[in-house]
Amino acid sequence: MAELTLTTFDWVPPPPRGYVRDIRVRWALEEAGLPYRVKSVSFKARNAEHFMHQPFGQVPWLTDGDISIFESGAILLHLGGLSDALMPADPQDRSEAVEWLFAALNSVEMASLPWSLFMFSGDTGDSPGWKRFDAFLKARLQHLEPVLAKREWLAGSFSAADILMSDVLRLVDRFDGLAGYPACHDYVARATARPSFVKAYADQMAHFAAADRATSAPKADSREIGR
Ligand SMILES: N[C@@H](CCC(=O)N[C@@H](CS)C(=O)NCC(=O)O)C(=O)O
Repeated sequence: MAELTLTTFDWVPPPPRGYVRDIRVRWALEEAGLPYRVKSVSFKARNAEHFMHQPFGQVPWLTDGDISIFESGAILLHLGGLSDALMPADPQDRSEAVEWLFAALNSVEMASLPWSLFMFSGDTGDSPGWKRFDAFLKARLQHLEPVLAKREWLAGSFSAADILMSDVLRLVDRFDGLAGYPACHDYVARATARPSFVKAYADQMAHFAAADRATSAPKADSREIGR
C-alpha cells in the first residue's frame, strides 16, 4: 500500500487547538488502523506548494502515494474506500453513510459554522445576524435530535459519517449549544469516548505543543552569547 501522509499546520494559536480539522483525518486513520505520517506546513507563511495541494491555503490534506486530496469530507470518503471500518460494506448502509457524511458537512456544518463564528467573536447579543444564525442552527438540531435519539450511529455501525457529524457537533457543544438537545449531546459523548478519537485529540494537542516548545527553545546563537 502507498504511504499515507497527512499535512497540517506547524502551529496554530491556542483557541482552535483540538478542533483543527486534521483531527477528522487522524481519527479516521486511527479507526481504520492505517499507518500514516504527519507533515507540517507553515501557518504564517503559506507558499505556492501549499496552494497546489489545498487551493484555499487551508489544512488538512492527505497524500496517498501520488494522489493528493483536500477537504476533510473527500479525504474521509477516500479512506472509506480503504477500510470497512469507515464505510460499511453493505450497500444500503454504505449509501446511508455517504448521505449522512454530506449531511454533516452540507446541512449541519453549514449552519453550525457561522453560529460558532458568532460565538468565537462574542457577538451573541441582539443583532439580527446572530438571531438569524442561531435560529438556522436550531432548525437543524431540532430535526437531528429525534434521529440520534433512535440510533447509536448514523448508518448501522460506526462510520466516517459519525466522525464528521460528531466533530461538527463537538464545536457546537464547546459553546454549550447542545444543552437543549440531549440525544445530540450524548452522541458526541459516545463518539469522543472512542479510543481513536482520544488518541487523535492527544496527538493534535501534542503536535501544537511541540511547536510551542520549538519556538520558545533557546536559539543556538543565544546559547553562544551566554557562554
Ligand atoms: N472545508 C474544509 C475546511 C478546512 C478549514 O477550515 N481548515 C482550517 C483549519 S480547521 C484552516 O485551514 N484555517 C486557516 C484558514 O482558513 O486560513 C475541510 O473540511 O477540509
